[in-house]
Amino acid sequence: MPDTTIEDLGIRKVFNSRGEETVEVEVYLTDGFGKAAAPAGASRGSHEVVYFPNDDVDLAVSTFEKTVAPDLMGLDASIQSEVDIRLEEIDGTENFSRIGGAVAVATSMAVARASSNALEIPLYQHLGGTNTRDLPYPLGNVIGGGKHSRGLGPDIQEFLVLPYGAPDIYSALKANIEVHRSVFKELVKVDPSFTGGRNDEGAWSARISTGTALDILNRVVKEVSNKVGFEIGIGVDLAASNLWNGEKYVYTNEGITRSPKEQLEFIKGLIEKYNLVFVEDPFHEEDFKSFAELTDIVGDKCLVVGDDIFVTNPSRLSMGIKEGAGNGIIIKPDQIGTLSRAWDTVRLAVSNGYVPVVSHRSGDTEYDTLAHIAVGFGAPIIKSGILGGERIAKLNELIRIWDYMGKAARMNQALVRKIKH
Ligand code: 2PG
Ligand code: MG
Repeated sequence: MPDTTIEDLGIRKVFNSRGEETVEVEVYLTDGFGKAAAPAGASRGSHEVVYFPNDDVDLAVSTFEKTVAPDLMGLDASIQSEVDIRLEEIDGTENFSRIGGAVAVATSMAVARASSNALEIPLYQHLGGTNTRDLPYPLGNVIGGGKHSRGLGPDIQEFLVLPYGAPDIYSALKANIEVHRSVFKELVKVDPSFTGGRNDEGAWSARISTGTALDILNRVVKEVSNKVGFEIGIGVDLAASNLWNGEKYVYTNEGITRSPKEQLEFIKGLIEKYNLVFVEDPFHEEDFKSFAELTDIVGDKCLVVGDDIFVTNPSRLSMGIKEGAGNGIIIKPDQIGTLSRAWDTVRLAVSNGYVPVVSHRSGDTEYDTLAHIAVGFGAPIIKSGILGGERIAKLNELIRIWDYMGKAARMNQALVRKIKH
């Protein structure tokens, strides 16, 4: 049996896909090694853990060196929960404000990676067990707006595709790429001066309205779906906390505002008109009531997914469960700080009928770890863009995992049961 005792740890500053400073942690075991880096969001929920202490990456590095690393030495990396609990104890706050969530999540992921390397099993199996065989459907961002496009595109942050009829992961990814490519051609028709600019997540950043974005996507998705012979659904992430001014939802580009009631009617209308299968953050992060109302009306055919409202936090999700708010939850380990906490949230979600959607951040890294987390956690959906090196790193890793699984591999059917029209 390999020895998975933590012998040493290191940290360095590196850059994420947006060119921002982040931290990369290295973990040395007696018989293994692993590393990981923390991703970062631009449209962050206010209940996420603190990213860097005092917003200072250098303080995060020195705190790691002085207090985190020495304290983890000697622990057994193969017992993830013990390491993660120790990280919480070292920090001593509710929200990782002392050591920073970036250090916590990079350490937690590096420990998991080191341990899987030492044990010579793939990370997804180390997390999910040796019988893990379900692959997630890839949810990809085709057109971008909102905060991710400097407020110049449509007011809605993300227009997404979900190839939920795909027979395998390769065909699913190929369909998403095809949709992305065809949408570009349609955008050029609408605006001949469109430069082909893409935003942080590789989505087309065009100066069009929400209606035009959805009309184009709807048309293209139908064409591609006919061509490939399986169903492809449309989704949106409104990131509505960014639209909310405390009283109303402000759609700057459209020049209109919507009350919470009007917002509900608007979303309902979009779901009906475009057969949306996925709606993320349709209301601001404290509005559990509207989430519950919408879920009540459309929850049998559409995923109503909470990101900023739940922030991968079991207590926030419990509040949602009590009210019936949503039937899906975004899982971003960096929002909560450790893999164990994220896993707890996934288990709570699944046992209450919520679909967990493992997700990237807009400022992500070249690491492929997220693919293993999505498969290991048994998530029916992974949200990780369509193009861009840091996105493709994860998507190509799904293909490798699929290959490795061989005949045992199958697409996660828990999803299809939820959204079949
Ligand atoms: C989101 C994410 C990822 P960010 O809102 O879901 O798409 O964006 O990482 O900027 O929070
Ligand atoms: Mg979101």
